[in-house]
Amino acid sequence: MKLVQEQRTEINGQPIIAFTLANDHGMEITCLNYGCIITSILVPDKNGNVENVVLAFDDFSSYFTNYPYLGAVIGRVAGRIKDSCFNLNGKTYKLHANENKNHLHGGKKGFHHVIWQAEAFSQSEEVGVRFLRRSVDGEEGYPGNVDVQVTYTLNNQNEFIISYHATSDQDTPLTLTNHTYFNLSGNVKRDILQHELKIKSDRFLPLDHEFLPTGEIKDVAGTLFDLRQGKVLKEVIDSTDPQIVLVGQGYDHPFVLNAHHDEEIVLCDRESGRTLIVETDEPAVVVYTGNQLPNEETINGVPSRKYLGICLETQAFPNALHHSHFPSCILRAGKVYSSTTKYTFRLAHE
Ligand code: FUC
Repeated sequence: MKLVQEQRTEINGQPIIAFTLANDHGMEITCLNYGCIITSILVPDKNGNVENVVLAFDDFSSYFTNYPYLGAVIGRVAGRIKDSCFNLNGKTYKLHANENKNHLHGGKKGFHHVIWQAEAFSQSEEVGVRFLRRSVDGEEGYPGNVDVQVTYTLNNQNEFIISYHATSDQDTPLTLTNHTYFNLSGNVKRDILQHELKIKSDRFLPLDHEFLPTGEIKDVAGTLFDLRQGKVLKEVIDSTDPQIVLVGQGYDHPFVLNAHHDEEIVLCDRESGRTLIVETDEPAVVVYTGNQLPNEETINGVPSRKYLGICLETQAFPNALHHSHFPSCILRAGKVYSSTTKYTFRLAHE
């Protein structure tokens, strides 16, 4: 196991550090103390070629705007909150509106746009970084001082584990995720259209024209949202299903997970042989096929475009604050928010 730290730049005198975690099987992960952003995950293909399987900007300064939220941790609340407001304990809270009237992915200066304190650790079978910060009372309009820890750990089983931990001194909504775009072809040789996605999910959340859940929790049977046997993404993206058309030809949808820590999300690229298994204790995964990736950036040496990567955002149901029949995303004062998502890389024949 190996751990390397290197300063990339600085903001107002504060260093932006890249941490590279490497295991004994050629797997390597690079992440920043800025937004806990993952800039690279190097994984061997079936021929032993070690290549990057996540999207990263070529121009480092693009991370300081980062419209697509590449690689970042999202908080306090992942996803959209209708009308940028919510009621809690008899009080109305107004949040920063950063997508028309709505609040998206934590607001203007969400967790993806701040420098985190970082502590690297290294043991015989695992290496990692623990990121810490206090999100102060009133940040982006949210109540309470929240102490957050996000820990990235790589081990010798080719498992990359993200564990989230938070406590607050007031009740506050909180659901954290990571917004990495995966592309298992390696160094973005192809887009994700031939990737196969399999999810243990019987129900999904249809969206309205603002990409907010309508409130319906719909059976996937007989729809393009039935991923229980797996589907090649091209089949979905080419379809005329109104939900697929609505979000710009693809998925941008929450799937309710039936299973936890049981190979519930599997993404596979047959040509490279790379398979990613995502396992979590979160109630849902938002699958986003990069339908709105901007054209003006350069990502891994190629001009950015639609379908270059897929996000698998494990989290609470989006807009849960406005749907009382969705599981609550409120962290109570003095209680602990704790959640783990594990990403395991395998080769298809294994
Ligand atoms: C995803 C989507 C959004 C958005 C963003 C960049 O999580 O839900 O629609 O475009 O990321």
